[in-house]
Amino acid sequence: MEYFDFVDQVKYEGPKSKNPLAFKFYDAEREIYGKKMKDHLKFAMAWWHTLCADGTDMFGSGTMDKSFGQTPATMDHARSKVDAGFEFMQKLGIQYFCFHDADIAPEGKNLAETNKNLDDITDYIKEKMDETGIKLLWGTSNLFTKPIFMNGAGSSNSADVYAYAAAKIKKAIDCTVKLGGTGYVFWGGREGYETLLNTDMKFEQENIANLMHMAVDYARSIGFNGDFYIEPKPQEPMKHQYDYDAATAIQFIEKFGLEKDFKLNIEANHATLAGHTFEHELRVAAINNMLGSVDANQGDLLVGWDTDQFPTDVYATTLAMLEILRAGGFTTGGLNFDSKSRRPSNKPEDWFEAFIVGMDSFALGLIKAVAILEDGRLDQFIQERYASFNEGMGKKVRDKATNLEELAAYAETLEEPLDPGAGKQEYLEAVVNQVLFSN
Ligand code: XUL
Ligand code: CO
Repeated sequence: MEYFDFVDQVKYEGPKSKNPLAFKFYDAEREIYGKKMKDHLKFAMAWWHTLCADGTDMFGSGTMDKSFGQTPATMDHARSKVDAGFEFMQKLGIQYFCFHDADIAPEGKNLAETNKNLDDITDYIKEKMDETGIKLLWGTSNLFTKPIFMNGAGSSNSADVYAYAAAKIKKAIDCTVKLGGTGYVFWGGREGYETLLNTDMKFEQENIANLMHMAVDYARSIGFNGDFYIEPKPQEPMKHQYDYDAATAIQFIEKFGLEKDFKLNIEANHATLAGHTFEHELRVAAINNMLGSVDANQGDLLVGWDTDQFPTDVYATTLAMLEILRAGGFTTGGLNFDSKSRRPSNKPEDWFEAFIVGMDSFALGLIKAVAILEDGRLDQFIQERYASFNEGMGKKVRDKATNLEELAAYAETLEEPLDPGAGKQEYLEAVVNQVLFSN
């Protein structure tokens, strides 16, 4: 059965095309720096937003029909989602997907039954993967929807809930390995707290780290050689989440000795919720060798919540792709659209158009980031800005070959007032605009 019969294959038609169901900038096979665009960008479809989310929000019920002809929460529905999902990815030329356990199969009446559902559905997904060549980017376990996780999973006060979370993680790792995923994500949906009045923060964090160590040990024992990722987020659903931002998550990873196995999954909207730019979070991850994967979306800067909009801001995708290129590009990770069409964009055509603008925006971001690198003025400015560290006393600082006394004596020989040089932000912003809009 065909679910999206209004479109055959979404093709690249170039910047002048007015066809809403064509790419204007994403030209999958185009080579850039010796690598195809599709391999630079490694787009992934998020199972949850694309095949599950129906527009339900805090004020109203679903606006989108995601039943795909079946009764929701049945195995038949789960299978029709697989069919629809693979058709969707194939038509868009998306090569990867990501999932939570809860997205792909319904809950049974106990863990054993849920696990059986997961076995059956992953058999079916695997068949489709073999047929199409589409791959799994990463898997994860949903440890936030069920009421038992109201106080957290790894951070729960209840040892039984902790064990239940461990069981869910074990099974989600099994599914990820079975489907050949190159990543496993920990997004701490309920790993945080509402009030310190009832919380032992130190103990909760130690327990989370322990669970992660156990997950690594288990995954390695069954042959997983991909990366684990922590996905930072400052709040929502908890008032305060432990993986607040990239710097906080890196401190956690290093404090608990997880750095051999863990990197970060940076999400644009989570960055802005934390009061950072997307590129800031990418840079923090990159300079710590922890840029693993990206959840591509954008927030609305006028509202303080996680709107998970499809990325359309080319300025932001350009600066993001600049960070990703400078970090050497993706290895295990990719660009997962953790994005959903707006609630009134409720028809299947809208879902395609949402992906098309998201993919085109990142393709443009890639093209423009390369143009910025080739233009060279930004890199050159930064090099010159720190040039005083290339010779004399500056070089001694760079080489860690001096001390406070020597620096103080040197400073006394300088003619005052000193001039550190202008920052020239406006000039650099003009260069970016020129590269973005001159052709
Ligand atoms: C929630 C979020 C999650 C993770 C996976 O804000 O981003 O969907 O990406 O659990
Ligand atoms: Co995410």
